[in-house]
Amino acid sequence: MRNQEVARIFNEIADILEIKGENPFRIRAYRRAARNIDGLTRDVAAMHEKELLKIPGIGADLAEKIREYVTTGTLKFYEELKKEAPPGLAEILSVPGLGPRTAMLLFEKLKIKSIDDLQRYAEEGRLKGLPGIKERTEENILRGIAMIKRHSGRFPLGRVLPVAEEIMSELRKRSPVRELVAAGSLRRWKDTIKDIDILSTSRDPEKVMDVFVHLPLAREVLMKGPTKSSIVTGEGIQVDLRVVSEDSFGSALAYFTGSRAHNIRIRELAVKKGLKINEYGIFDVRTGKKLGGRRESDVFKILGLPFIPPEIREDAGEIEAALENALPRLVDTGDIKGDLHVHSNYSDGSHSIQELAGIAEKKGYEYIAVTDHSKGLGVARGMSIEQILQQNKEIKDFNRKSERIKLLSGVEVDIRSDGALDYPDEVLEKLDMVIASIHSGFRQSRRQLTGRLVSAMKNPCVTIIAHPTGRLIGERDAYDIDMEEVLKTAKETGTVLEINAHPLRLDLNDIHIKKAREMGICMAVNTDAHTDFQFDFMHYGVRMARRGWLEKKDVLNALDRNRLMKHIKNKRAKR
Ligand code: DGT
Ligand code: CA
Ligand code: ZN
Repeated sequence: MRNQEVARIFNEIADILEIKGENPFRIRAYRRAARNIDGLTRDVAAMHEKELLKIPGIGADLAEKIREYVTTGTLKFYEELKKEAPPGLAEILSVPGLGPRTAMLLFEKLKIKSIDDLQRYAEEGRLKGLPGIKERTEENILRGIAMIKRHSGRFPLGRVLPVAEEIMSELRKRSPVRELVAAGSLRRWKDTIKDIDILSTSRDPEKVMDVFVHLPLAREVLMKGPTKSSIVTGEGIQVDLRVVSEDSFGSALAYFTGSRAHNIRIRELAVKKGLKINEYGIFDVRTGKKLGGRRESDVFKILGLPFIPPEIREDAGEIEAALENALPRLVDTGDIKGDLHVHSNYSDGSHSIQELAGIAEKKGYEYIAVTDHSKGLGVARGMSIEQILQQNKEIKDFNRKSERIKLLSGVEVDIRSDGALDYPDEVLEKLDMVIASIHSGFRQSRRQLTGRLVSAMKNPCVTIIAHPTGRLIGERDAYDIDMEEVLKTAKETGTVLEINAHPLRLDLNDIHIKKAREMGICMAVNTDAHTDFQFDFMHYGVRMARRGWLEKKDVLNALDRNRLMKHIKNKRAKR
């Protein structure tokens, strides 16, 4: 899959154009194209010109550039442009909040070419005094660098999963594998992944190893053995592949799925029963006899436990729950009846209302809520009051004619920096679904930020708080809020919290979801889709919900439409 490469190059082109002070429209076009390519589930290298042109933001010129790059391996325009950029630009720009112009300045004035250079200068307070750099900027830069160093070595799930899928599909095509499963944190759907652990069985393990280390995406081979090899991909992700014997596959799968903490508890239980469990099987300690190991379920059965889904194997109470036969019946993608946070071309989405309805119908949904940005969000082409009323009317007209799918008219209303909402209640009341969220002022104090969320939740018109912590995995930490207070207010006011399914958000995270569930707070799993393929992000969100132990009854958009509307009314009735 070449999508991430192409997206990275387009982003870098945009950075360099920005340094050169080129036309902002052109710069934005490259960024938009990069974003949309990055999120594609299909490989751009396998797409014809016609298909490329269907990607939002890709015109003839960019389609041609994509073709050039994927067929020749380089892009002339980019190679030329790079000569005008300072060295280390991409590295410097990976520091959150640091733009291309500043990067250029840092290079020209101080010869800063790497993050280490930058950190030294910032720590010594030597950036201050450069045009546009204040004490605050210096602090932000240091905070950004600390974050990068903390995250280093872990990748967002959304970047790793497509790589793992591609590797497995290649192995299936080209080598004699029988079983083939990604274990480890990937099988548990953790939001960040250190490395990919693939497990397989085969008649000819050596052949499998050979194909694996010669995959085109293997940039480096760390180790090659008869049944275990490790490679590093172009993205820098390490992949371990093991071939195990058929009669140990189940116990190996349980072992390598982890988590480590979960495994330790399982082994303790085994010891108490006079058993030994390892990656080779389950054994009677006294006789040494092998009791099982072919199937993963053997492990649980022999211990007298129900099957524990991989998503909750974190030693976070699942063993205790299993012992009492009180495991949750986790929500499933099939339980989801609609998406309550999607954007149309009234703001920064790609599709018309009609088109959105068509996509939703194809997904088999009963309803979706169209929730475009409010006017405060200039960058996202937020709607004026006239526009949203117009959209509300268009949606109501649509529903009158539509049998199968119903649209909820809605808004993603911006919570301003003083906590006020961007539209007056008289407007919000006219809409079916109001979701509120923070898009600015991330650096405010904990008290201010918490206060903004709390006052939004206290508004009876607000049904959902979207992406409650604002994090972007690997790019921006969650803003500083008092989560206890937020959860308490959600409970008291009957406000729903979103599990934003965008793979770079996954916000709320698993730990907060679990806490919210324990408090009896309702949650909604939404994609925040801006274009058609992003509707598929739903499964990421559902997996996070499962990691937070959610059942169908905990999820707002697992309700049918009548119950959903009742839920919204209940909170509004409190005014
Ligand atoms: P990460 O950090 O995203 O790669 O997370 P995991 O869980 O994939 O961790 P990893 O790749 O180090 O190991 C994969 C699984 O193998 C892990 O979840 C449990 C199992 N495992 C590996 N080493 C040990 C160990 O020393 N003790 C136990 N009990 N389990 C281990
Ligand atoms: Ca791993
Ligand atoms: Zn949104």
